[in-house]
Amino acid sequence: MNRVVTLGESMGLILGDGVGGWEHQSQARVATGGAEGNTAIGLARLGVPVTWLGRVGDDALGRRVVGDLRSEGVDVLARIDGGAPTGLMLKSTPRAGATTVDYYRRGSAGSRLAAADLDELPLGAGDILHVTGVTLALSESAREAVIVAVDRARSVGALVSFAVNHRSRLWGHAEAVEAYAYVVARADIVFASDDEARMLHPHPAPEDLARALADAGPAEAIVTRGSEGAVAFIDGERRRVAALPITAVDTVGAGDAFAAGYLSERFAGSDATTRLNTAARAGAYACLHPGDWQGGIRRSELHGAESADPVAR
Ligand code: KDG
Repeated sequence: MNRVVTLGESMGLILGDGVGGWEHQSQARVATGGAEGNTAIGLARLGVPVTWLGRVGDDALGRRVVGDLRSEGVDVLARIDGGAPTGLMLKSTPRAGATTVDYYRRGSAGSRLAAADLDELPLGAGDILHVTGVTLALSESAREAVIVAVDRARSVGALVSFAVNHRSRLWGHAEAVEAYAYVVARADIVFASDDEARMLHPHPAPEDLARALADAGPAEAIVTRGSEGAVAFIDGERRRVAALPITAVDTVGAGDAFAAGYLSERFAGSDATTRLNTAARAGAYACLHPGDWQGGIRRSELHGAESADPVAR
């Protein structure tokens, strides 16, 4: 059976309760996050067989990461690295409406991902490999793992999906742009925010950004624009999708959910309009929960089978 395969770092995630910096917080919740794991959960909720591969420490947070992914239906290939801890991310709301993220992940188990970890990566013709710029940024060995996975996907006839997911706190601009350009040129599907697309192509008008990305190779380029929806250039045609009208609680993880929505329909062989509509809906749902993936839409909600739909159609 075909599947989506992804690799990267999933971490412990501490969510501050209430408004205020950590110096003023007395309550917090424990959860997990990480871009590729978030997308894997989004895909599993939408009924797509999906495998996540990554390293975690031999510790409680590592067990929590693996447990969360598995309980959401993701097939997990976890490499247990006894030499480093599972990474951690703190998410707080220092002022109403502003989310701040702090990382404690340098030297983490997840960042020690290496090409040798990919030996059992299940990847065959018709599968989709999904990778992101976060993993490219983690370490040289993680970057090499992404590049080896992309090469392997191309050689076996799997599609390559790449979400730029730039994290300016993890690496420098010039180094990032070089790596993104390398992967974009080898990808079939690319997701970038407006700002990320401009890192690669500084000049185009917003509606030409997706086309500029597609000119570098991918047949499907999608540029997300927050509350303005997304523009895309898919198989030589310009497309656009509006954002759904919501009151966002937290937008972290929305891009991962958007990619999951798009890839779920790509996997199912749906047309470009359906891919973009499901992506927009999945992205909107993710913003309705403070966790990175917990708000993710399920297939039953997508088709309106559940009555308590929080998003206007
Ligand atoms: O996309 C959401 C991610 O930002 C979050 O879950 C953690 O992967 C992460 C990162 O590096 O920011």
